[in-house]
Amino acid sequence: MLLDALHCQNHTRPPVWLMRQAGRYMPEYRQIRSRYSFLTMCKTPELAAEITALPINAFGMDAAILFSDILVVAEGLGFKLEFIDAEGPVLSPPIREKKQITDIQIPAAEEAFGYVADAIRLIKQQLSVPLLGFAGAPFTVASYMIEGRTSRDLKRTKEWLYRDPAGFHVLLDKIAAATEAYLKMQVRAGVDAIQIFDSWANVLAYREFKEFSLKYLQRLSAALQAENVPVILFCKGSSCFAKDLAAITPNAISLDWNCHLPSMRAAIPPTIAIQGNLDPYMLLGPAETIVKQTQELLQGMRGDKGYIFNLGHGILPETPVDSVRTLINTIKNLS
Ligand code: 1CP
Repeated sequence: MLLDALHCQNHTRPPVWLMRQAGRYMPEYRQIRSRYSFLTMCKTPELAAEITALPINAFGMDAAILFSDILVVAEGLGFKLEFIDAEGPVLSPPIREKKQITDIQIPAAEEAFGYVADAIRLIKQQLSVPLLGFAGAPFTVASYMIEGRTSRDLKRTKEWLYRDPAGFHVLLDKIAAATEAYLKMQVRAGVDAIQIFDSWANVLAYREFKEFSLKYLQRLSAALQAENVPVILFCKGSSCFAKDLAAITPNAISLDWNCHLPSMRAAIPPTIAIQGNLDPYMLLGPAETIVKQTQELLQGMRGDKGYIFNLGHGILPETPVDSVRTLINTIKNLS
């Protein structure tokens, strides 16, 4: 179903999966997390495989997403990566001088990320739905390397790209090269499709989005399509940048929750699938609202052969599991 929709040839109800579906909102996840560090979970194929399958077993989504993180690529490029409770990811040392960019070495994918390939092979033996691989967009990964941790406005990152655009491109180019090799390794290991997350694209002005993000999304998308694997592009801000994303012809564009999806569909060629876009915060609200707004979204996209149901961004850790059950059942009960 998901793969048909990615080729705009789905004749049944829309497939559904949720960004960040294997995570902290699930009690089963929290239970495993109480025993292991996040990175141990990513680097132990048996644990990664078990966590990838948790939401499929609990709610019956139509696709699984590999349990990992976009920042493992930064670790492969030589940064120390930690996940600190109540703060989130921390990369050190953050980039403060140009020499740190020059010194970055691109690793052989199998050496740096072999544990991800092992996890994918194991997941594929156990799973009955398609498996999505993923990576962060070069711009988003670069922003964590420069900020060192989560930042809302990416002030240092933007200051760098305006002050030293050439140096910033060197960084993006290195991340893109490592990411391309990493994603091709995921494809060889068996993923069925790839999603690229540009979670911080929304901080960029239009001109800078085209120069510092879109160009690299195009490179990754083309490299993967050459391997015959479908590519989904997600940007926070995709509803602003949708026409430009469509121009680089990914298989699908995942839209944030700000846009009216049926209108957006009319602006995107029918050969490109679209994914989205329920507000993840809505899952904190009452069941009646979830059912009503999900049905409304499904109604607006009815008959669309290239529609994939998802949220407009990742599911929040505070989300009640009953809300997720209500959402998935509403979609699966569509007649
Ligand atoms: O379903 C899944 O959860 C699959 C695995 C997955 C994915 C696809 C994780 C696990 N992370 C990601 C992608 C990811 N990681 C993105 C892109 C998606 C998005 O925009 O939501 C980003 C920006 C990150 C960086 C990251 N890692 C954050 C966000 C922090 C911030 O700056 O806003 C966080 C909280 C992490 C840690 C993390 N990654 C994944 C989990 C389950 C966790 C929580 C770790 C824990 O248990 O402490």
